[in-house]
Amino acid sequence: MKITNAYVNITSPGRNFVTLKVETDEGIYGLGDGTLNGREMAVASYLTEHLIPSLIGRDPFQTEDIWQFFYRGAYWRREPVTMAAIAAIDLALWDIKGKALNTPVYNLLGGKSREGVTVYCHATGENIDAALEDVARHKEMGYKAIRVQCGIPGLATTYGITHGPGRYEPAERGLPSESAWSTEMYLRQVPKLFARVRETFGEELHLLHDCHHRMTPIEAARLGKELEPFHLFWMEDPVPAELQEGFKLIREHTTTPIATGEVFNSVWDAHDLIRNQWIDYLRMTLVHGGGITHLKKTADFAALYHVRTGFHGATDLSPVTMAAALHFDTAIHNFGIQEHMPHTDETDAVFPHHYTYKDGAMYPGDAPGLGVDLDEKLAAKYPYQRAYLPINRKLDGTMTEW
Ligand code: KDG
Ligand code: MG
Repeated sequence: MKITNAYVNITSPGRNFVTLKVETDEGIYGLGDGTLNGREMAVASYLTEHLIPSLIGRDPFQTEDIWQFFYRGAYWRREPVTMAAIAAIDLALWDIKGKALNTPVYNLLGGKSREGVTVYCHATGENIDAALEDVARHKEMGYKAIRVQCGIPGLATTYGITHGPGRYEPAERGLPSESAWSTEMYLRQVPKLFARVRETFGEELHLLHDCHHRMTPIEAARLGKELEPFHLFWMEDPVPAELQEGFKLIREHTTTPIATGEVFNSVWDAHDLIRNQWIDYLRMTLVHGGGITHLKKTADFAALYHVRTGFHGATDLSPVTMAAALHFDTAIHNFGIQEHMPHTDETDAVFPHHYTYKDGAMYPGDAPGLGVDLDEKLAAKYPYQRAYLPINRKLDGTMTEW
């Protein structure tokens, strides 16, 4: 089999998505996701200008060699644009391989290790009472694991919170907005939130919380310690992770489990975190971490150190990544949990898929390959629109830790 053509599709059915379609001489095609929230066009150009010309004519079954060719051959290694572009190719090739062998991708990764993939959802509220109502609503939908965030008294807006009716959606169209942040106020509020959640819903629910890299290690250590009575499933991104050693200090002070890595793009970003057992869950997912080929090795390395996966699954990761993640989660041994933030109905229509949700778990489906498609006609109705995450400053105007 030979690759005959490949091209990038950019569409914005609620969020911007960069999708790669790879075609072969046998009529089989594969889809890959290369979406990088807020930097979408950089990946699209990297693929079109630099990778696709070298992809044409290759054997799509050579997932390992093609990955190494683009990783090592670039000379400039790692960083999110490069790794998302390589991931887009890698995912499309695994999709082709599954379709050609007439089997779902999970069978190429070891087969089913479990029936359903436990997922966590997002509950948010402008204040604690509103957050509790949202937890109740998600519990009603069958979720057994819920991330809980709430507004911080004294701050006009808080990242991670739904404003007004509708789904939680952090990216905003246009140029990035700026809002104010106070770690002192945040640290006072979060333990109160989780005390109320446990009081209201009991011990059984898995509770998660995302700190969005806003703290210093000693502040995160304090929060982890104060949250211990509420037995969180994890505390996510307590600090920015460029300094992997920062996690050592947090670890020395608290037994609250730690997840990080949604912004990582290589095993080298997590090397010290994993081998020193400073974290419990790794969040780097397929689109930003070089695809299935690199994540499988990373997950196997993490397994040696009791670190499990907890893949990023926000709405800026397209249904192609969601499908691939569910195949991966189904197959590997050290799966921990998968984030689930449902896409808009428009996105689901543009990307028809076989994966499903039921009672707190998701299922990749049994279609050959990844089991997701792209309706290009419909996609054309939603042109790219610039969108970014909001940026935070401390009350005195200084940029935050992240
Ligand atoms: O692109 C980044 C967003 O997806 C991110 O801010 C969402 O933190 C997030 C999460 O845990 O889903
Ligand atoms: Mg996060």
